[in-house]
Order: sequence, then C-alpha cells, then structure tokens
Amino acid sequence: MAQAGLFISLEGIDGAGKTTQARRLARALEDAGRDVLLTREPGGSPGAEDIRALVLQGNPDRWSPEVEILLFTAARRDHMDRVIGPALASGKIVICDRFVDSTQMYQGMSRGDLRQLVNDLHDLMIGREPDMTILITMDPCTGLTRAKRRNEPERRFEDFGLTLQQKIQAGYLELAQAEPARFRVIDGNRDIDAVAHDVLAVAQTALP
Ligand code: T5A
Repeated sequence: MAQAGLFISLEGIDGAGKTTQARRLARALEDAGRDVLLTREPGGSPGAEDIRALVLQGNPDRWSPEVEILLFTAARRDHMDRVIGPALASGKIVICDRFVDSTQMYQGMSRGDLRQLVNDLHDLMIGREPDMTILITMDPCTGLTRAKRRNEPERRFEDFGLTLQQKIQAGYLELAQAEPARFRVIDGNRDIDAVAHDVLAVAQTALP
C-alpha cells in the first residue's frame, strides 16, 4: 500500500477529550489548506460501524477479550482497506480518534495480559502503525465522569469502572515511554483551547 500521506492517531482514556481535540486539529489543518480525513475507531467505514455496535453495547461480559480482539481487528482491517489506506495513498492527512493502542490497552490489559496477542494479530492483519500518536492524559475520575455524562447505549467499557481507567492511563504512559519516536504526550487537564494549541503544535512537527 502506498503511504504518501500522514497518519495521526489520538489516544487516551474515556472522556480524555480525544474527539474534541481530533475535530479541532482537523479544522485547524483544513483552515491551513491541508487535505484532511477525520475518522474514528471502532468504526470509520460502514462495516466497521456495524461491528462498533456489537462491541460497545450490552453487558461488560458480553464478549471474552479474545473475541473482542478479533472483532476490533476485523473492524480495523475494513477501516484500513476502505478508508485509511486509500486516503493515505492519495496524500491526505488522516486523523484517527483511537487506533491499535486502544486495543492494546482495553483488550490487552483489562482481563489478563493479552498484549502479545494484540500485537501478533495486528502485525498479521494490519501491519501499519500511525506516524504520530498524540496521547491526551486525563485524571481518570474526571474522564469517567465526563464519559458517563453521555446518555448513550455505548457504555460497555465505562461500565468496567474507575480501576480500569486508572490501569489504562498508566498503560498508555508506559506505551509512550517505550515508543518515544511515535508518541507525543499532552496534558488534557486544562481548558480546551490550551490543549488544542499543544495538539496543533506537535502535529505541525510531523507535517510533510
Ligand atoms: N475501545 C476502542 C476498545 O476497547 N478497543 C479498541 O480497539 C477501540 C478502538 C469507545 C470505547 O471503545 C473502546 C474504548 C472506549 O471505551 P470512543 O467512542 O472513542 O471509544 O469512546 P470514549 O473514549 O469513551 O469517547 P468519549 O467521547 O467519552 O471521550 P473523548 O473523545 O476522549 O472525549 P470528548 O472529546 O468526547 O469529551 C468528552 C466531554 O468532555 C468535554 C467535551 O465537551 C465532552 O462533553 N471536554 C472538556 N471539558 C473541559 N475541558 C476540556 N479540556 C475538555 N475536553 C473535552
């Protein structure tokens, strides 16, 4: 697959402000004349959006972590094949609200350690990392309160509770330390404009 564009993912715990910041970043880059595709996971293509409903709705114990890994990876493959890959090949800047690091954290760490399985399946079926991953850190209590304010049925992972959010926040920071060339860490515990300023500044360092 040709990879002429730039692939940026945003990561963080539930309610960290990723969606808000992904939108702000996309708008700022478009205003600067860049060709941008804003997308999200799970979802981003019609087939992957169907899988999103399967994985995000219902009881927390609806799926085993192994089945979740397969479902999230299947959704990601469709998203890559139909949306992200073609956009990168045509030179676009792709901004993706969550990508494989979310699977590493939520499926790889929530119920035992399955991180190697996530990696192996990713290598086999996806084989592409973002060029830059912006990790927005957030106080887990604040993040969970914000996420729970959403009156939506998509709350399976919020329903795992605060302990999981704390574990995932720590896991993300470990990932960022292990891959400093790809990750940029931004403190999300500030007002939206201050966070957006820093997100744009780090993204600009990666622009072609
Ligand atoms: N998941 C996902 C997996 O388990 N495995 C995977 O492989 C993938 C890809 C849904 C769930 O799926 C799981 C993880 C998730 O639990 P999602 O749709 O991205 O993924 O869900 P959330 O992360 O829960 O999305 P949220 O919308 O709750 O969080 P965001 O995007 O981090 O936060 P955002 O921007 O929507 O903001 C939430 C609220 O806070 C306000 C916003 O206005 C909004 O009301 N806000 C701020 N308020 C004050 N100050 C700031 N700086 C603020 N920033 C935002």
